[in-house]
Amino acid sequence: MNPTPEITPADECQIHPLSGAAARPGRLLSAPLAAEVSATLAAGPDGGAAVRAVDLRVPLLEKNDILAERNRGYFLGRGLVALNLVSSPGSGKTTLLERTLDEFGRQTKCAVVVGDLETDNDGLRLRRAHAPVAQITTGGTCHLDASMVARGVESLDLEGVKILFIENVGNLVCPASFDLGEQVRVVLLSCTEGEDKPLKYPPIFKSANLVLLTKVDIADALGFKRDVAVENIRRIAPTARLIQLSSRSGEGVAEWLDYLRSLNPQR
Ligand SMILES: Nc1nc2c(ncn2[C@@H]2O[C@H](COP(=O)(O)OP(=O)(O)OP(=O)(O)O)[C@@H](O)[C@H]2O)c(=O)[nH]1
Ligand SMILES: [Mg+2]
Repeated sequence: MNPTPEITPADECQIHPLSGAAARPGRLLSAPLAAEVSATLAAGPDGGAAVRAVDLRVPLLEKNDILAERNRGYFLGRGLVALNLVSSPGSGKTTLLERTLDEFGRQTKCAVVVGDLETDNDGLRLRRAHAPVAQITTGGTCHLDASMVARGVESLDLEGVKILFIENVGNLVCPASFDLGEQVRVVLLSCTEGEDKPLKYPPIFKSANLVLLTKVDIADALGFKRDVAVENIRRIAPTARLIQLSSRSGEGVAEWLDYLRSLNPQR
């Protein structure tokens, strides 16, 4: 059996009282995180270590926010409007985009960046001669981030493109925290998910500019109460625009396309 290694002062590292994360001497931390860590490790009034939570997401989100601003400037500079579509898996994002590219996309040039954990199924479904598509497979990451979008966009020929659709990874939690540089965040809630999802997952709905209540063609068959869902969406996202639609029956699709036209992309 190996003897217990002796810890010398040079090896010593301080352990965060809550997370157990070690702040090793000489390790470089970003300024906000360094301040958090110093405050946490400072002796409390009784001489013991002060117990405070360090939010390790800060540097990650800071970096993402900087890249998102860069994306936003790039999109604005090209005169295109970027929409970030987020929802649970299977809410109908790709189906709506297929229909949108076939109808609206023939008059107004569109491009798509689509993210999934695995497979290029959605990229293949969205492939059209008149609309460039980039598929990003995140390999396990539950959301797109600004750097992934930048890489996806770099691979596209954006000549003449006025609308960029970003179909996020199907997930109602993680994408809420990651700004991609979009001008419009579109959150989809489908009738198959239940009326209460806005109440259970408020951050993503709070961040929406537009909420789409999808698959309304099957609402009655499911016993889904549209008025209750609308009330819940209104409670969490009172200022967001709301459109009820079905990519299958076509109900509400004209209103969605009018919304896209109202974004008035410049070129
Ligand atoms: N009844 C009905 N089914 C729909 C509608 N839109 C999509 N679907 C069906 O819902 C299923 C999922 O649709 P997708 O468009 O792949 O959903 P998604 O949000 O892109 O899914 P992920 O990318 O996996 O998150 C498919 O079987 C679609 O045919 C709709 O308006 N009505
Ligand atoms: Mg999809």
